[in-house]
Amino acid sequence: MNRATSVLKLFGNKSVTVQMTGSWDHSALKAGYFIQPQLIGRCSMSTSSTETKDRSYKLVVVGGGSGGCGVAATFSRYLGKGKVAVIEPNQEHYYQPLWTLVGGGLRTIEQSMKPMAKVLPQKCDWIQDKVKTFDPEGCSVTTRNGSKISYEYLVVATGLQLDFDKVTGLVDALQSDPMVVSNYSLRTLPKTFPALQAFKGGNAIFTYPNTVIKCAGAAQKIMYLADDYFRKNGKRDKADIAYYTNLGMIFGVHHYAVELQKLAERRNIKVNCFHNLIEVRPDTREAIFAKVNSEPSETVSVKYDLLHVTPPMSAPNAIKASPLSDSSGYVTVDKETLQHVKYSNIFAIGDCTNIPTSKTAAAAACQSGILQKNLKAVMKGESKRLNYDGYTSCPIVTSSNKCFLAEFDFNNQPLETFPFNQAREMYSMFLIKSQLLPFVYWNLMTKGYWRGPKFFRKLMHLGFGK
Ligand code: FAD
Ligand code: UQ1
Repeated sequence: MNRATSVLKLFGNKSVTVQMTGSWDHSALKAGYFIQPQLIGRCSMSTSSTETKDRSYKLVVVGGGSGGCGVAATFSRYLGKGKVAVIEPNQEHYYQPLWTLVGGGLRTIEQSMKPMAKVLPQKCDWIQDKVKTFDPEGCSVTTRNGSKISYEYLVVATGLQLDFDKVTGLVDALQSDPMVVSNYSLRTLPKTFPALQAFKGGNAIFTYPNTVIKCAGAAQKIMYLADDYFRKNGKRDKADIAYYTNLGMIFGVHHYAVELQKLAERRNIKVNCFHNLIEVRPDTREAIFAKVNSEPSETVSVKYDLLHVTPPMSAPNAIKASPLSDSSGYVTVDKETLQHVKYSNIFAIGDCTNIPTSKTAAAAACQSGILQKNLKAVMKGESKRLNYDGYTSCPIVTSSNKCFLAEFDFNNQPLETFPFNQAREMYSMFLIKSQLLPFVYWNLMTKGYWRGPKFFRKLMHLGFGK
């Protein structure tokens, strides 16, 4: 239990002071699949509905996650109090990269959470609501509660949505079968480690879907942690571990894929490429895969004793339905400047964008440096722009104390921070993943001060290289 006490200034000109005094109880989370953490205790937001309607800001940030928070912090400092609003429905902010370690039993969910009120900048107005529609021509958004919020500049940072319902029977299986799990959602994450503990042997299956996903490596990180846990607990010889991926290789970047494939072979993990999970049958414990590009279309049924699913993902419905997106559904920005291709007063960051790089918090960190410079330039009427190189990073945890630190760019070329080959398991990289990065996230990135490791990369390479 954490005590959460904070005073928030809300709602622009009609500012209302909100006293939040609550205790955060996560025991409920562990009790059931569909139970969300709740703010228990007093949490009064004494404002009338008219006060929440029709407000206007210099900058509105939609989404207070990994990307939105840092942008809001920087511009709250730059523009001053009352000029920036963040529209974000959730009371809690989660550091999702820790969820892999939670699934592996190495961290708790509580360690990945801080109250949103403490993470969002004090100088911004937090509108605890969800954007329903975007009107870029009219420079406003409307929210679920019926407010219309106008802006001069807009930053979209809504992340993406998990489409569990796109796999037949999966929602039911996640509810009814304790051995069907997923690290990707807060609702299903509490099931993962208990399932590893309950596993007695048989087929342990890990899937990767046929859509763009966030943290592509997380689909297999939990597989290595499961393998490690089974070995340490005397059940590895009873387990058949297999990775079923829609892709044609184990990982999208050749430099790392080659070594990860060798690692899988050493650890007796079978990699099945071109398999896309289309159905789960909890009654008979079968996972049904479509074989990609098979003519005529072919499916295979695999019995599971443990099934970790990485669900299909897509842009949030509100983005898909808006003029901000194209047929991909994601916000269409220039991949180098992060400025919207049609609306020059709109920028986007992170998983909600159509930027063709792997979607990670590391990418969002790098993008925030670019976005901050470029949005400030637009505000000042300057034409100079910084360009994003597509930097993204995926710390592929391979055991309870080892990690591959994959870092690459738009062209899937390695863009490594350290002056040695990172395509191997290292204890030092695990320390970076488990100790350094959570510190960097909470103390620098959410405050707008972490723009990725480029400075250190230059330093480590003595100024040479990218
Ligand atoms: P998010 O952080 O998801 O934030 C989006 C916010 O927008 C949310 O707070 C949401 O409530 C809000 N929102 C959504 N819709 C609306 C709306 N309509 N109106 C208002 N607000 C809205 N990345 C790494 O770099 N390294 C890792 O090791 C890593 N591991 C991961 C492991 C797992 C299991 C998972 C799930 C993710 C991992 N990631 C990792 C990915 C990383 O967490 C995301 O890429 C990152 O959080 C994206 O930031 P974002 O701001 O785009 O979206
Ligand atoms: C990173 O900057 C970042 O953002 C905070 C992550 O998200 C948690 C990462 O996972 C990684 C790997 C980086 C890159 C940082 C270093 C020090 C290589």
